Amino acid sequence: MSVERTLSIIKPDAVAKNAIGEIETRFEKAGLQIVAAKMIHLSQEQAEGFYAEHKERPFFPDLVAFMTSGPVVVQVLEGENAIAKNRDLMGATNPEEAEPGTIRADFAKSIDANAVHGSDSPESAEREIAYYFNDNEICPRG
Ligand code: RTP
Ligand code: MG
Repeated sequence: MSVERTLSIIKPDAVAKNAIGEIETRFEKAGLQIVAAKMIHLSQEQAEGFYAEHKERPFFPDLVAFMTSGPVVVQVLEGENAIAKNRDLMGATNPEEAEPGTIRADFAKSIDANAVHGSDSPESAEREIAYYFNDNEICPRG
């Protein structure tokens, strides 16, 4: 195991539900530190660029429409095994398949409005963190 960073997004549905604090608490209780964070309302271009890997998928237009429907919190989580740990805390993409006690089981309504995003590999994490943050906006606490 090693200390990793991962890109997390609290999606528009969870922000609209006023669940930012409860979700952050889950990350902190699991030993992940929030080392960068900001709230933004993504533009069409920002959302399309972020999800470019899904450009050819049938759900892409709905995904971009949803991600631009309201503000999101984008953040960097740091800790041991942060990428897999965050994915475990999030639960399955489809909340109907998410394990009880996961963020998506508890806060998500549908596969589109599924509360959170998390990087799925070290390569994605590096690209996704750089997509939203400059190096001087990341503040490890050591
Ligand atoms: P995320 O990227 O948001 O953390 O979610 P994920 O890895 O679990 O899922 P991914 O395959 O990367 O898909 C990105 C987002 O697209 C929506 N999606 N819809 N209708 C569908 O079949 C479908 N598949 C994916 C989800 O909102 C998913 O989070
Ligand atoms: Mg993904």
